[in-house]
Amino acid sequence: MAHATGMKYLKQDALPHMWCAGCGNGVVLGALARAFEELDLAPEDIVAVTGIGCWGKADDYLAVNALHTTHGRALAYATGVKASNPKLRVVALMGDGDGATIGGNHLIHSARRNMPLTAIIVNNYNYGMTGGQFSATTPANAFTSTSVGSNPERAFDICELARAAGANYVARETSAAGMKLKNRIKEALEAPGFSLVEAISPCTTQFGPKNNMRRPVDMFEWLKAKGLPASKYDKMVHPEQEGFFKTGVLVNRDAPDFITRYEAMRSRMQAGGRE
Ligand SMILES: Cc1ncc(C[n+]2csc(CCOP(=O)(O)OP(=O)(O)O)c2C)c(N)n1
Repeated sequence: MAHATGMKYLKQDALPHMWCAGCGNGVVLGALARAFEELDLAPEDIVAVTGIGCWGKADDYLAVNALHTTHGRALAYATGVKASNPKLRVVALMGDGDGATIGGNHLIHSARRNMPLTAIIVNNYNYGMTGGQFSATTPANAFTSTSVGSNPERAFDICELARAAGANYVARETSAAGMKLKNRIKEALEAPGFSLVEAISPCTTQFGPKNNMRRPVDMFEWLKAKGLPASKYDKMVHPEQEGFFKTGVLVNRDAPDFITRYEAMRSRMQAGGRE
């Protein structure tokens, strides 16, 4: 099979994109478009729901149905779309500020509900678009425009959060590994129930330069060094794990999703009641 380019799913006339040189968003967008192509999805059956932010602009470039919503609320809109037409393939594209900070509550409940959606969170460790403020995933002690003396808060682990809340499929890769990212996104799109792919990605304008990674390549090297396959990471003992993060498929289960449970409940009601 020829290599997928994903071109069919991209708006050629909107490219090149507006993201900064060295930003990983283009890699994630390419991985998403290739995943669509390899799964042979019809563009008209896909809905990309975005929040606000740099990654939230991804729908500008996708030649699929799109809903550009408000910061932190993409999953609420995505839930509505999926509930009203379960045949649609719904992907929610969010930054870490969007998906795990202002939108953290929606993330928890989408996972708890096991809503059959795919969330793709690009975690660049800060609020990229608005000036590099810290988010809930900014590492402790990191420097941002709102933690100039270093971040006194601890970071959320988005994948652990999704696992604990009940997501069926959870994976993490970096935008320094585009092929793996494409494979994870494909798996997520095929998984029943709520699926989440976290793409750790460089913010080469805000986060990198404030944290001793002045050149885009510095952040890519850092991602490559710090992201470890689960098999390697799990062999390390705390505090050796400090500063590293686990990549690969982290959760893969097939608990019944919300739509299946809802339809079963409805059939029981139609058949005459609770029993
Ligand atoms: C309700 C609301 N609060 C705040 C904002 C301002 N705002 C726009 S983008 C953004 C940060 C985006 O950060 P993130 O979601 O991490 O995405 P990134 O830009 O890093 O890709 C903020 C705070 C907004 N648009 N709406």
